[in-house]
Amino acid sequence: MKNYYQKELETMPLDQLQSLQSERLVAQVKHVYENVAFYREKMDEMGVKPEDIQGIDDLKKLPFITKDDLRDQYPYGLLGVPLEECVRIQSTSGTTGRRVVAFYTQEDVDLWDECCARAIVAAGGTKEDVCHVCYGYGLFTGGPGLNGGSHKVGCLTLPMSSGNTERQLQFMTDLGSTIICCTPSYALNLGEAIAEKGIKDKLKLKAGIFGAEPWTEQMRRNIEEALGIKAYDIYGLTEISGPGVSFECEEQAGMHIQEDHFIAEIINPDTGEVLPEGELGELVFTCITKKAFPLMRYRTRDLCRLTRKQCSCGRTHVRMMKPQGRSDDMMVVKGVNVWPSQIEAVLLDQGFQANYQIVVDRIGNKDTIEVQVELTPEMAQDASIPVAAREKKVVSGLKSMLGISVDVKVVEPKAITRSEGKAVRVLDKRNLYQN
Ligand code: DLL
Repeated sequence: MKNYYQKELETMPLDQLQSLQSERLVAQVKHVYENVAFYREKMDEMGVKPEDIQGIDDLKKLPFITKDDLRDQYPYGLLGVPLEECVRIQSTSGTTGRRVVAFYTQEDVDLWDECCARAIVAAGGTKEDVCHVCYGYGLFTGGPGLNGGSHKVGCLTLPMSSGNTERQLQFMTDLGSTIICCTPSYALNLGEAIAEKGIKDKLKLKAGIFGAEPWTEQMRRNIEEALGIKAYDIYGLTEISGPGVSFECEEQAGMHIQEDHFIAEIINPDTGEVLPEGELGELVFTCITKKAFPLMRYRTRDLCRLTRKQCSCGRTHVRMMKPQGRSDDMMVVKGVNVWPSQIEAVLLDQGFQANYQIVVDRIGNKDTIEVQVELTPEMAQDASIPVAAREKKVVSGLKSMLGISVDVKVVEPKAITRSEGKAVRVLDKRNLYQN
């Protein structure tokens, strides 16, 4: 069995890594120029020829690709190989507009599985493990990606998909799952169900690989406590393959981007200027190994920072810090920029769990914003602090975080609908009028 800690690639000295990236980039630019009319036209418009790209320092000469470009080119416009060479599609959940459909050759699937295998190994996975995958299967990349990675590592793979918590817990206890893969919000739901049933001591779980949505350090602590595990972050997006574009190692201090496959840049989202290491900006990826859907300088809209500080795990791949929001996640409420992550930080800081919903509306020409948050079971039992006092404290926490007044409603435990996949935190009723 191949060892999916690919030491020679994951711990490569920076100069060697960069020359590997340069070599792959040059070949990839040639590939897209020759095979994708969209890129050829964009590069021609900018007067850039494939020969102008000699290495990673020339990356900035290439045009950016945005989600709008993907939608305009739907479904086949960005295909880099003949359709008969493709073996799979995956797709985003896209609630508005057209979906994004990503294509894969068999080699692309293998590379993607390999990235997920590396993530499982970084979380301590070996062929001895029972890997319980309860990300959704189907068009969503979570289930298929971690499933493929788990097979490569040689774990016994439980392709559970999402939902049916009762059955999840039964398999988990009967088959002794040791690694769990799901969204962090679903991990919290499982934690609640485990506490209710009092079966924590029947579990063999040791690690969890959680991603597909933002989650905070406080949520990590809550999940680790509820499931008795070490919780690892994993990041990715359908356009760039799916989960495994980056993942945490045992240091849990940022996610290593798989730089032998993807080149990462951070840009100023307003000007497109490339920012120095450490600055907060929009994450941009260039795929240098995938052939069917080879996105170049794709603007993710995720806002984060990168660091090249040596990680004590030995991996040299650059780390991305947890995304701090999306450039398109930001709501303008009462004229002020509001990110859901800011609201979540205040709630978790005051001891609530991440069971909340933000409802934004417009009455006349005035915006309203209400945060509904559930009492934790412990809070519900503690009569010494009245609900009104808790609401008042959240109102004041949000006022100092956001600078605007927010209505707060503290509700009973379980009053907010649970998610089985990505949690839907924001209900912006104002958007309903725009479609
Ligand atoms: O969510 C792929 C994935 C599946 C990643 C399972 C991790 C685990 P999409 O549905 O295309 O793909 O959504 C991609 O989700 O641009 C981020 O905004 C967000 N996202 C993904 N992982 C994380 C994470 C999958 N660890 C979009 N932390 C991305 C924060 C994340 N946000």
